[in-house]
Amino acid sequence: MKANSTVLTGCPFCGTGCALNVECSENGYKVKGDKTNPSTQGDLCFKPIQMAKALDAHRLTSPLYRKDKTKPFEEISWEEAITLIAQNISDLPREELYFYLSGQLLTEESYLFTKLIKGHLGINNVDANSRLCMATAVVAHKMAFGSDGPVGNYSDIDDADAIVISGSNPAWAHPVIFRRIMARKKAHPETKIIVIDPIYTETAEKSDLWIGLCSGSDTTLYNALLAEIYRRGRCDTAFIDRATEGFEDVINTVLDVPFAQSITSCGLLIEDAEVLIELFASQKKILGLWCQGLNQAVDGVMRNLGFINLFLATGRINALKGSPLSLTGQPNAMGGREVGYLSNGLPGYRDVRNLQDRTVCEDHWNLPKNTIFPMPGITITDAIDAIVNNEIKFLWVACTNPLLTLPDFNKTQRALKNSNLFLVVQDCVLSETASLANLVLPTLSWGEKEGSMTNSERFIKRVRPFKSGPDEAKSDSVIICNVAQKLGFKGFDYSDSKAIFNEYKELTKTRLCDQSTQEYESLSYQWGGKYLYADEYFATPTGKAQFHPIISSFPSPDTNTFVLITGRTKKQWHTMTRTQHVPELLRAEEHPYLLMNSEEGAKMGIQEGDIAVISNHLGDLELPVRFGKLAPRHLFAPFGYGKTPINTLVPAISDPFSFQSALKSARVTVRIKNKMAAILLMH
Ligand SMILES: Nc1nc2c(c(=O)[nH]1)N[C@H]1C(S)=C(S)[C@@H](COP(=O)(O)OP(=O)(O)OC[C@H]3O[C@@H](n4cnc5c(=O)[nH]c(N)nc54)[C@H](O)[C@@H]3O)O[C@H]1N2
Ligand SMILES: Nc1nc2c(c(=O)[nH]1)N[C@H]1C(S)=C(S)[C@@H](COP(=O)(O)OP(=O)(O)OC[C@H]3O[C@@H](n4cnc5c(=O)[nH]c(N)nc54)[C@H](O)[C@@H]3O)O[C@H]1N2
Ligand code: SF4
Ligand SMILES: [Mo]
Repeated sequence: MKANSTVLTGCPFCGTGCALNVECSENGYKVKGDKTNPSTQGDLCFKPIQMAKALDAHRLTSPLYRKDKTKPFEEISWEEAITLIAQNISDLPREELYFYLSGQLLTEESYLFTKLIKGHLGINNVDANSRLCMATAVVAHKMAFGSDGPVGNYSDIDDADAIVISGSNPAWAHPVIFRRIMARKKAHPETKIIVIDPIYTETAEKSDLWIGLCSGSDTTLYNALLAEIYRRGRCDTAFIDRATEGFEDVINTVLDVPFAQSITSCGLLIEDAEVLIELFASQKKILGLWCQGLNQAVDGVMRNLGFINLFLATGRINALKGSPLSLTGQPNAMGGREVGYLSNGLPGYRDVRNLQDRTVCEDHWNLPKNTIFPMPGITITDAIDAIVNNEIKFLWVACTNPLLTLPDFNKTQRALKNSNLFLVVQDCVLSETASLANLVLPTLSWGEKEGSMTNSERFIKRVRPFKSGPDEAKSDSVIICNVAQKLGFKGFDYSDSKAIFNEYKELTKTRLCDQSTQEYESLSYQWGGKYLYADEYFATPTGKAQFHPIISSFPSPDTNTFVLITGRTKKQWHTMTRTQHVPELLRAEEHPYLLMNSEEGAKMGIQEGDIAVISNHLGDLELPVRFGKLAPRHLFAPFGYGKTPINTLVPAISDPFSFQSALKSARVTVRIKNKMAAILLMH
């Protein structure tokens, strides 16, 4: 601990990306918001404040190894651990290797992994947990605007006339953004907050209007709204003509469907949809926020594009009339996207399919031409199948806990337990995934390592250490460099994180996410400015934003099953590996639960606290019931609980454009435990 010092750093939790000051003294760490930070302006929530108490809890202290996954681990030295990884990588054909990374890694760490895997190993068999989170938004941004990169910014909250939040529960998941929204509402009560979500969430409770649509009916709703705004002559035709392409095609596909029929099929009231139409048809400033309710779906890209279409059609792309702002989940998924850590990316928002992009990276990394493979690698969910089929035999997991977070828990477990798979897990604690590994690498964690992160509004900041970690733990960067050097690769002998950032930032020069002029020490920078396309010149080949027709694939109603939505808890972080050790963050979230409508429960003879058995073709789970308010025949259960992994019931199906898993729409039946005659059908 650096006694009596204050360290400027960033929060390791959500994509809001709060800048923090950590005051260190003999009494521990006091975490406060950094008031000088232009992005988050000194605000923070309880998670980092409380987390500071448990940074040393249950830490891994030594590399652990076992040849046979059914035997106990033994402690080994770092030299042995690094040699084992290098040996496995060298012995196997390249196509049998796979790497799985995380939006919680720092930019420098993701960059090093990308350089090692896509550059030096020449394979693209690497993916990140952003595949489960932001892959859909990435594809939608590229399709609509020509490049990845959220368009708007947080300051729009402060003068918005309306904030439309779809598929996002910021009261739980992005608390500082939500607080800023509530502050706007308090200062200007006329500001309209509208929430589009099948669940009456805390965000919905505090809004002016809850649009409780049926799961998956988003595209139908957005198409209907667009058609009606057009019919009333309220599209911004001047903007559409000068700055966009493809509007005709879109409008021709939406006008045929009668408005009332569409709205009713979403399970909504016409008068509620009217409120949205009035807003978008006005000159008012609207900020649109969305997150996993639109991303984690079989038609996730279509949902994103449908929402974006409303903003493009009404010329909402700037400070005057507002903008769409996709909320990023993890603290540095944005940095990972900039670095190109998904299976098709390269640093600086580049793509492995583009010859020029590959050449720039090969030159920068002093690699021979054609080293980088020109086709995207397989995604993590396909890699799981390949492991089950013995086609991938080495998996290196860093900073993610896929056993509990990939769809189809039983299949993931089968894959990770496969005796033909050499599983390396790099983590600061023994996660559920690590406990299945052959080799576990203990890492430093938040507060112990340094680098940079980008938040949801493209704002980059530094994170700095304020304490030391376990003696034997190493930073993720050092581990990657040690393995690369063991493999005989040149260019992994950095003096510090600054040297890594400086090498990386050159690859952003002249790119949309250009940060090449920034000094590492003083990083505090919003790339792209407040609005990415303030000049109305987009990153597409023609410079015009693109409308895309939205194919509405709203599933037909099914009265035999419920839609099971999965998502977050308010105080815990995903698989709880660190937050479960903080009593204040665990309180009331010790146990998972199944949220259902009280009337539906009553009809089935279910009372609050009863144990429900939820089932589908993938398996069964038992969860205590809580009553809440949801669209009819919808349920909610949080994910991340190791003893009752909800992903047991979530099938591995994905969006065809982004390959992001549909984690929010499993179909299940429900019965009370021990009541054989479950009543399933209701009308
Ligand atoms: N406390 C806490 N905060 C977190 C995290 C955490 O683990 N804990 N994780 C972070 C991460 S990585 C992420 S990605 C974000 C996620 O942040 P959010 O996306 O806000 O959170 P979720 O709970 O996944 O889901 C959001 C909402 O989508 C709604 N939804 C489901 N289906 C549909 C649909 O068909 N249409 C619409 N319109 N809505 C739908 C759900 O009902 C839910 O309320 O949170 C971040 N913040
Ligand atoms: N059913 C369902 N499943 C979901 C979702 C959902 O809404 N529903 N959401 C999906 C989304 S959006 C996301 S982002 C994922 C999140 O899924 P994961 O990333 O798998 O979940 P985490 O618990 O955040 O795992 C992070 C791991 O990194 C470790 N760690 C922490 N700090 C460090 C560090 O500095 N270095 C290293 N090497 N390790 C560290 C932690 O101990 C933990 O084991 O879950 C996805 N899965
Ligand atoms: S809002 Fe998100 S980034 Fe800010 S302090 Fe809370 S968890 Fe951290
Ligand atoms: Mo996420």
